[in-house]
Amino acid sequence: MRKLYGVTQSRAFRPLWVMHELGLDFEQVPLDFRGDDLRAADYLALNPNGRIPTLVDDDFVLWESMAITLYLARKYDNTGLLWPSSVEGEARAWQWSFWVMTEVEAPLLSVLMHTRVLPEEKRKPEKAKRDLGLLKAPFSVLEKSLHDRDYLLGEAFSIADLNVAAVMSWCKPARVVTRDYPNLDDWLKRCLARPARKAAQKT
Ligand SMILES: N[C@@H](CCC(=O)N[C@@H](CS)C(=O)NCC(=O)O)C(=O)O
Repeated sequence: MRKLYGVTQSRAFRPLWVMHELGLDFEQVPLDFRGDDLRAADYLALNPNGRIPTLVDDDFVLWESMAITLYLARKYDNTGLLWPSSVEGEARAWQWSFWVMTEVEAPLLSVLMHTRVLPEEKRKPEKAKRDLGLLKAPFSVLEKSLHDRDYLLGEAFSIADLNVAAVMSWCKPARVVTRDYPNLDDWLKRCLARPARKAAQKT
């Protein structure tokens, strides 16, 4: 039995997207980060961080959203839909997954929080402005990397695109405009138009 803990409107969206791409059976346990769900002792026994998502795949427990997406794709993609066929391709998938978590996730989340999510009195416009500025460098890297290819590893969508696009999907709610980066903009639209992404969003 495969269980994913976490509401869709959280980083649980990332493994949900993978499971929809691969057509995997799963049960979603919609624990919410807004409230006390994550402090329950039985949940902390699974994920001592008290965060979502967590995957329980039979008796294997795994947390960290990107570790979960990489694991699911590595283990269950039998058709080459998501998982690269070469060791170098796998290394590139790790590269892009670590990259988006270290270079993009924190400043983009900060812009989202300080412009849209936090109550007005807790927002810091100067922090949002600074972090928006920090996104220029990684967005330029993405833009240049996509100048000669439709997807990060070449001509086909892969787990590298899914992991990067899942983070970049926060651009829309954060109202971070990407049209100055046309390759990035087109690539993001292609990734987010995938039926599995839309199905995951509705889970
Ligand atoms: N690096 C972790 C971050 C997990 C995380 O911070 N999840 C948020 C929801 S998207 C959460 O559980 N927040 C609750 C809290 O921090 O108390 C991952 O990618 O899985």
